[in-house]
Order: sequence, then C-alpha cells, then structure tokens
Amino acid sequence: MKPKPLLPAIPPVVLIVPLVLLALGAGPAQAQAKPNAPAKAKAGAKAAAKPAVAEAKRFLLQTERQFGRLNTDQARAEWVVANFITDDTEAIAAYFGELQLDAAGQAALAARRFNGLNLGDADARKMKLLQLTLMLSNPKERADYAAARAALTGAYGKARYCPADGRPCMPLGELEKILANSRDPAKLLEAWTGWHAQASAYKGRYVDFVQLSNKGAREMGYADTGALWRSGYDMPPDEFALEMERLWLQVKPLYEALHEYARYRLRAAYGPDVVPLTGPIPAHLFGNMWSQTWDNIYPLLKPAKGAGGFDLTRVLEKNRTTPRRMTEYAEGFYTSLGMPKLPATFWERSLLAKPRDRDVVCHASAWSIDARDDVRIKMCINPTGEDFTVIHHELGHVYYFLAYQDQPALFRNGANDGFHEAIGDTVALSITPAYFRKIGLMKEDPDPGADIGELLRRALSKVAILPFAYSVDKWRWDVYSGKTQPADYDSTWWQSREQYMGMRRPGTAQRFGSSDGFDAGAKYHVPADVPYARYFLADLLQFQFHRALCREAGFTGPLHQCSIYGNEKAGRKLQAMLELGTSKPWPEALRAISGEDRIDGNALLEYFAPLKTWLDGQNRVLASQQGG
Ligand code: X8Z
Ligand code: ZN
Repeated sequence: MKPKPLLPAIPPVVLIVPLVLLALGAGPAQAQAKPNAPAKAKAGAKAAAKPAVAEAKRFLLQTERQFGRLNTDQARAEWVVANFITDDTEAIAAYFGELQLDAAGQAALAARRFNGLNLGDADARKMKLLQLTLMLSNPKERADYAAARAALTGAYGKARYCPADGRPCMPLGELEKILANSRDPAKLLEAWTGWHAQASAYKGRYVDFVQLSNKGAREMGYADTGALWRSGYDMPPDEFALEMERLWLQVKPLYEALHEYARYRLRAAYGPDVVPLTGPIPAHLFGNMWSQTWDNIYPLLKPAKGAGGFDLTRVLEKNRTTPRRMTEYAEGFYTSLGMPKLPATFWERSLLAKPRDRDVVCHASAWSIDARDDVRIKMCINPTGEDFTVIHHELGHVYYFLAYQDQPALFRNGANDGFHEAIGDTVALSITPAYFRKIGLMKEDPDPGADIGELLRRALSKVAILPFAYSVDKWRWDVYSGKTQPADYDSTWWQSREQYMGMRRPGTAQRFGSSDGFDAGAKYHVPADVPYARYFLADLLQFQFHRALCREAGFTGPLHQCSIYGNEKAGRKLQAMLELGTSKPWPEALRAISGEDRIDGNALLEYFAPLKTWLDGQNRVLASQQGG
C-alpha cells in the first residue's frame, strides 16, 4: 500500500498505511520534536508571537477540511496505480504523494506553534497527531521521496521469477503455491530463491529512500524514521521498544515449544540431512515464502490423534467458492454482530480476484477512499482456508473505517495501528468448527476430540508469526538509525531470523546472504515501507479482545471454543470501541472493551494453554525418540 507519512491523521487507505501509523498515538510529540527542525522551514515557530487559542482552533478546522480533499485525491491515485501498475500511474501517484507530503509537512510545522497552549484534550491530541509526520522542505527531495516510494511498491508488484531454462516466468502467487503445497526440498528451494533474488534489483532505490525518509524525520525533529514510527503509541519511543521486548519475552517459551515440535516433525518428513537436530532450520520448509505462518504444513505436523477431519480449503474448492462468495461469508459474520451490510459501492469498486491481463499489487489491502462510505478491498482471493481468514481480516479494517467516519477528520483512525490490524483477526478467532457447522460449510457435527488439532492449526499462524512480527521492525529500526548499513542488510536480516525465529537462509552457500543481497526486500512491507510492529501488537491484542467479547457474550468455557458469531451484545461492545477511532489514547480504547489498559500476552497464553501442555509432552517423547 502506499503509505503516507504525509497527512497523518486522515488515512485514505488504511490497511497498511504507515500514514496511519504516523497518525496514531500522539505520544509526547513535543518531547521528541527537537527544536532543530524549523531551522530549515520558512514557517518557523520562533518568529511568530504567542498565538491565541482561538487561532489554534481555526487552524485545526481549516487543516481538517484541506486534508479531506487531498487525501481523497491521493487515495484515488494510489488505488489506480495499485490496480494498474504502469509508468504513468506510478507518476500520477507520486505526484499526489508529493502534494500530500508538502501539505502534511506544512501543517506539522504550523501545528508546532501551538504546542504548550491550553487547548483541551481533544485539540491538543490533534496537534500532536499532526506532528507525527515527515517534513521535507526541499521540493526536489519531496519529489524524489514520492517517486521512490511509488517505484518501490511498483517494483514489488511487478516482480517475477523467470527460470533460466526457459520455463514461463512465475509471479509471487504461483511461487507461494509451491511453498504451500510441495514437499520436494529442491522445488521449495527453487521457488524460495527465485522470489528472494528479485529484491536485489530495487535495493539501491530502497537505500536512497531510507536516506530521504530519515531526512524528513529529522526535519521534524525525530532522531530518524524508526524513532518517528515508535512515537505513534502514546508513549516515548524508547519505552515502546522496551514494551515490545517485554511482550516478546512473555510469549517466547510458547514459540520455542512450537518450534521444537515443528523441528521433530519436519525432520521426520525431510530427513536428518535437511533438518538438523539443533541450530536453525532452513526457512523454505515452513510452507510460507517468509516462514511467518506455518498453516500450510499442518498436514506434516498434525497430531496422530485429535487432528479433526475438516479441511476448509477442500470444501471451498469443491464448492467452487468464488471470491465474491468468500467476501460474503465474511460480511455475514459482521452483520451477525449487528453491523451494517457493506455499501453497494464496495461491491462495485473492490478488486476481489487477480486480473489475468495486467500487473496489480496482489498483497491484500483495505481502503477508505473518501473517509465516508467509499470503502474497498483489493485482494487476489483464492478459495483457501488461509484466504478465508484474510478476507475477515480485511473487512475488519473496512468496518473500522465505517465505524469512525463520524469522528473529526484527524481522529478517523485506529486507536493505534495494532488495533486496526487486530479487529478482523479478532472476528476470525470466532471461526470455529461450530461456526462452520452453523453456516453449512461443515456437514457433520464437530468432533469434540479434535481440540488439539484445531489449537495447533491456529498456533501455526498466531504463535508462529510472533518472532517474525517482532523482528522485522527491530531490523528496520537499525536500518533507519544507520546502525545497519546497506552492505550488511542481508547479514543482519539473517542473524535476526536465526536469533528470533530459529531459522536460517536455505541452501548451502550464502548462509547470511550477500553484501548486495536484499532478502528483507522480498517481504512486501519493506519496499512498501509499511511498519510491521503493528502485526505483533495485533497478534496479542486480538486475544485480549476475543476474551473480553466472549465474556460479554456470557461464554464461560475454554477460550478457543468460543465463537461470538450472531452475538449482538458482543458486537455492540466491539462497535463502541471502533467508533472511538483515535480520539483517545489507546489505553482508554482498550479499557473500554476489555477493562485492561496494557497490551499483554496473557490472553494469548491462556488461549493456547492446553496446546502448550500437549506440546511439552510431545517434545519430551519426540526428543527421546530422535536422540535429542
Ligand atoms: O499484510 C497483512 C494484511 C494486510 S494489512 C494482509 N498482514 C501481514 C502480512 O501479510 O505479512 C496480515 C498479517 C501479517
Ligand atoms: Zn491488515
């Protein structure tokens, strides 16, 4: 997605909009914004006399009005380029990106004049939100920044692996299918390497982009872009980094138990020459291009007893479920909670299937074009269990957009970006066997003995992603701070994969990549410059939300058996939080739904507690069998 570090609070496109991120938390923006910034800008704060409160309020009104128009224009331009990647559409998107960057920078500087005035909570928050942005005062640098951003997303969207032996070129979607379905290590390695090699082509552009982005962050007084990103959480940036580490340490033992179990089962499937008994495991064996979720290798990992026989992908394929039907299933979940049906224009304007005749950015995204009812998704939907979940995820963004549309423009955003990512996933946690039975996708009654299988399947996405989601931005923070230099992009990326995920670069050569390699750039969010810490937060928050909503629904059994499908009382509780947008610091939004005011791993750990006991038991047995 085209992030927009520009007009912070009015993300035309969310899903992935870093803009969104920037708009968030309004931490102690004044504290971070050191006074070096205005030195370069004409509209410096120092020159002006102390402004009056009335002037500040007028400024906010005007700014919110101006941003509305600009954001809509930019969202349209970005929609067009993401749906038709050509040199011309890229240039158009870059043009609007540049305008928006300029306007956001000007507004941020102007907002600074009002820091310290007694404006009341809401307006003071708006002023802080406005300052969570980049500012590039030099027009050429602004143009270069916007062009680099458009070119990087385009390059990712157009990339293809073309085998040297003349077989047809393969886009990412086809390579992902090989990763998901093949069990031949050589084929897996070819697909993995074929895709990862693509990113070297745009590494130079990314290096330039990082420099420009940092320049923009520094003009606003942030240490670098990473510090700006970490400032979006209603707390000082250093504190946020510590919070992330605290949360990771909380859930690490569960990940380690899953990783150990996966090792034994992969070793049994691929043999000891491919999967070692100790040390990092080659990354191409986990069923996913980035090894971030492992659902696709469930057949290799499923328990001997209690695996459950239901295979959603098989059912969806057998029913020839269309992309539209998949989306209707998801809509049906939200309406069962008392939420409205999607607007007619959603169906007319969304892109739900991969077009055959042109390049599009297939990475799923949700869009709010006009901050009102013009909401859309863009996703190349396949009839798979994985996409069934992703479509619920995307509609979570869409229902959030719709819920906060009556907030003032600067508050039309998630409580923080982790909240935005967590809503659809919270709903998807209620996709249980009992739910499938209810909506007729499953014909038999759910097998009460299949709990561990269901929990394991869920853990392969929700637990497996934790170290990935934590470490992507840990790596990027070092890139932005300059601690990691371009020649070390690959080596530090793989050191980080090994340290947090227990995985290594596949293949025998280049264990740590090469000095001109850019394996990190093979992950969408890196060239698209979408911050990733949000997914780590979302992974924890969704279990806190799920637990709270299940309680609201009066459910008292184990968390993994709860589905809030059809429960309007739970729906109202969720909707009330969504409607707040980002009008309050996020702990207040969290309190409104769950009574808690800290993001915490305990709900996730509670949900998976029966699985953890089972994994520990399995690992003891498997370790003794395999001589570990
Ligand atoms: O990018 C996404 C969504 C759109 S916000 C499809 N996700 C992350 C990813 O694919 O890497 C969802 C979970 C993690
Ligand atoms: Zn998302």
